[in-house]
Amino acid sequence: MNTRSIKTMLMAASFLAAACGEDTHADPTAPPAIALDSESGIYSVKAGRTLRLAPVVTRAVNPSYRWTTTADGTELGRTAVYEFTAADAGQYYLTFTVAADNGTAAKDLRIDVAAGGCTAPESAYYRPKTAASAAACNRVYEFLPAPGQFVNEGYAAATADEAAAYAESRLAAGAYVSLGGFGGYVTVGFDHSIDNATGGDGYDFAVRGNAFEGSSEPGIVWVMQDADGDGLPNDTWYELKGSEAGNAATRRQYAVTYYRPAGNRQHVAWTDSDGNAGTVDVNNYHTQPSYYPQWVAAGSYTLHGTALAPRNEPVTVNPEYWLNRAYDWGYADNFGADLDLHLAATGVGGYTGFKIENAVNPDGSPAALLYIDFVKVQTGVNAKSGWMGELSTEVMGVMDLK
Ligand SMILES: [Ca+2]
Ligand SMILES: [Ca+2]
Ligand SMILES: [Ca+2]
Ligand SMILES: [Ca+2]
Repeated sequence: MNTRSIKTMLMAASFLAAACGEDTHADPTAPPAIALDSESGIYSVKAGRTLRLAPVVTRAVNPSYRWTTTADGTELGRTAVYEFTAADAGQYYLTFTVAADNGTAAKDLRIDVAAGGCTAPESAYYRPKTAASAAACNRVYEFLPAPGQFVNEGYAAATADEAAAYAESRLAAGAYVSLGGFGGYVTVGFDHSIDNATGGDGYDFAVRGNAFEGSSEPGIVWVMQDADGDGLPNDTWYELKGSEAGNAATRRQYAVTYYRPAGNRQHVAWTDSDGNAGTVDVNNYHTQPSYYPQWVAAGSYTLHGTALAPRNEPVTVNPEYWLNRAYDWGYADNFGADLDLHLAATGVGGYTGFKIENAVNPDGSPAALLYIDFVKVQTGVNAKSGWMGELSTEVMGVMDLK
């Protein structure tokens, strides 16, 4: 069985769990729900290094939290975020429980601890560049858009493997991959590790989008080291902070659940972790039967991440036209100060530069990564602009700038 098949099985299990627990949208009496940033519930970390576990809890009224060992219920902590560290290699099983006025929810986590964290250098699995290395990403590990007007358009993916293969072929051709509304993402890898270069202008890699002035659809960029050396993006994601990191209106741990429409050509309903509800709307420009990813088997799925405050607004009435305004820096598919800084290096416009030094831990402190192996781009705003539809980040390529 290849790794994508394993991933598919894990995702299917995750979606089934979501479907069982979260199909009661718009019901104010629905119990709390928990989403993990590892779809499978499996995490990897080296012995001696700290893994921050930060589940997304939705719909919980007056919640209290509890971390226990799965086997015997020994209490480990009572905070929403738990910092796990193990001195010894092995598999560890934890349970996270939320007790709230409107019910309880629990999730089991497995943490695979590899040997050698404190004694081996961080670069134990570093993959140096060679003369044959390519600057561009060479692999799409996962493509899971939120619903959107470009989803299922011109492609027919029946499985997560086929969706990833579609996105991989698009990026190889320099064509756009649209991530749909809030939370949709694509995860890519390279044939070598990307260094956190010091010196120069500090930029390490670049993400190409299709932004222009008045059309910014910001994508949050995340990076990961292959900490366990298994070649898979199953380790810890670190967000790259951008200009809105210190903005009080920026939301971390924001979650949106999308519900498959009952029939073709219907709007896609969503609810979010704040109790809001809305729709991703079908339009006459994109006539495919459904905007809900057809390879998602479950009747609903939840995407979570960091959300920026929308900056879109209508600027003319007749004809109606919307401006999707830019953010200063640090986001893909955004008309920011960091767009097209590296035209000479990339050879084509549309690339936004990113610095690995901007990688942060969940508490906002610097992650201080020496290199990375995987990049994830995720739509970072939940908004729509009238007839122009939902804001959706496009990715057309990711490349190492060195
Ligand atoms: Ca750097
Ligand atoms: Ca890994
Ligand atoms: Ca878009
Ligand atoms: Ca765009």
